[in-house]
Amino acid sequence: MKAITLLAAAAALITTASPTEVSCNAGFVLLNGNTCIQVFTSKVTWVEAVAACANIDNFLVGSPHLAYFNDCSFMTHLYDYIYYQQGLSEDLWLGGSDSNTEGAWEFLNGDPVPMGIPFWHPIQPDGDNIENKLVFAHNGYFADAHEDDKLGYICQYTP
Ligand SMILES: [Ca+2]
Repeated sequence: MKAITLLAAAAALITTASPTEVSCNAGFVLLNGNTCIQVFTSKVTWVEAVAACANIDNFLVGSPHLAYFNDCSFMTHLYDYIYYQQGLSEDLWLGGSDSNTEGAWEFLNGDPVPMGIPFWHPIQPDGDNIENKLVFAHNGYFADAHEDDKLGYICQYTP
C-alpha cells in the first residue's frame, strides 16, 4: 500500500515537471489552460488597441493580437480573472467589428462573432451604425461601442 502511494507521488512529480507544460510570456497569464492574455488599462481608441497588441515589445513566442474568442468557457475564465481577481469593472476592447456590414459582426481573423445569449448582453448590440466595435463589457458580456471611445483593452495569444 505504501509503495503504491509512493509511486503515485512520483508520478505526480513527473507530471508536474513535464516539459510540455504551457506557460506565457512575462506579463501574460494563462487562462482556460490554452490562452495567454494581458489586460491593459491605459485608455485608447479601438484602432490604437489593435496596434498596441500587435506591437508589444520584447515578445518572445507567439503572435499577440487584440483578444477575441468564441468559447464560453474561456469567456467565464476571463470574466473571473478581470473582475474578481484583478478587481476591474470597466469595458475593454476586443478584436471584433461590424464596420464592414452593419450587424455582420466578425473577429479580426474574419470568423463570425457568435450572436445572442450567452455571449452578448440581452439588449446588445444596440448601437446600429454608430457603434461598430466589440467590447468585453463590465458585466461580462459582449457589447458594441464607438471606435473613438477611449477604453482599456485585452491582448491575447495562443502559447
Ligand atoms: Ca454596428
